[in-house]
Amino acid sequence: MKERLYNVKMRAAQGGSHKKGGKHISGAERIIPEGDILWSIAKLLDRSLNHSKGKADFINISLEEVRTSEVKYISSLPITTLEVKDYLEGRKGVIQCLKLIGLSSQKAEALLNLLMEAPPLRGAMLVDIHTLKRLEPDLNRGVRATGMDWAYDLYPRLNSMLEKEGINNNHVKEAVALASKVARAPGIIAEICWSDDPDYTAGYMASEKLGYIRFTHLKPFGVDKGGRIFCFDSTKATVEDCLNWLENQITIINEIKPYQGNFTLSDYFGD
Ligand code: WAQ
Ligand code: MG
Repeated sequence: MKERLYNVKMRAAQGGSHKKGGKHISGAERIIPEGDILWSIAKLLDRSLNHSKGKADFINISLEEVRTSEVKYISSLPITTLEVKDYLEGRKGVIQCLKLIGLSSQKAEALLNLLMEAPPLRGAMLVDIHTLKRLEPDLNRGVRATGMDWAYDLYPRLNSMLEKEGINNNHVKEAVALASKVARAPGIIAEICWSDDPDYTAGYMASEKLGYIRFTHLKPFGVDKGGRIFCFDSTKATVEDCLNWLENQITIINEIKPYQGNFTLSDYFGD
């Protein structure tokens, strides 16, 4: 019999809980077999207590059994790295990617501006590409994609693939798991993200069409405001179906797509 799977979630804040206005320090989740629960909780706890955003004084860890019959298995988005000299060049690259998937320059710039100007959120903005209106039910929180991970037996291969590229870190593994889920959500055409960790400047633009495009810089060093925007095409799906996929559907990556290489913007876009 297959081992039972559990969704383990951690969120940590400083200055009291998130609800009481504490500052968000760290959040992460895993989907793991029963035998790895203790080890996995220890790792998550260690992260919340030793984080570059500060030391957490509120830590919540929860555990829920996953009904394996309800899991959707997906492939990872293929990873490409675009090497840029600074975040300004990175953001230009994001605009070019959005244009490649069919958005006008004006729309692409407007979406990126929304992300740059957003307040700090625990979740992502969900924005209709036609009206540029935000669609999340809770605008102070944003929408959180949950219930995703790599299949636990894929980790050795994933680690060695990322190790070869010098990018075997939690940021990349968790972001690709999230982006691979989000890109398959009803109506989502693209996602843009950079970290809230002050010392992590890389970010990405992801879409079903282009895959997971990393930019070596997408925000200035030292900034602790991160951002995420899910670009939604309201002619393709309802907001309810999209939110349901993001928040309730468990997705596990059971197929790793090969790494696509490192390029400069002009190599990649051919200009
Ligand atoms: N669902 C929706 N939005 C989220 C979630 C989630 N589960 N988790 C975080 N966010 C939002 C929130 O606004 C954060 O401030 C922002 O995203 C950034 O979150 O090298 O580490 O977890 O390939 O800090 C990109 C990796 C790392 C680039 C991104 O994001 C690479 C990262 P963080
Ligand atoms: Mg972070």
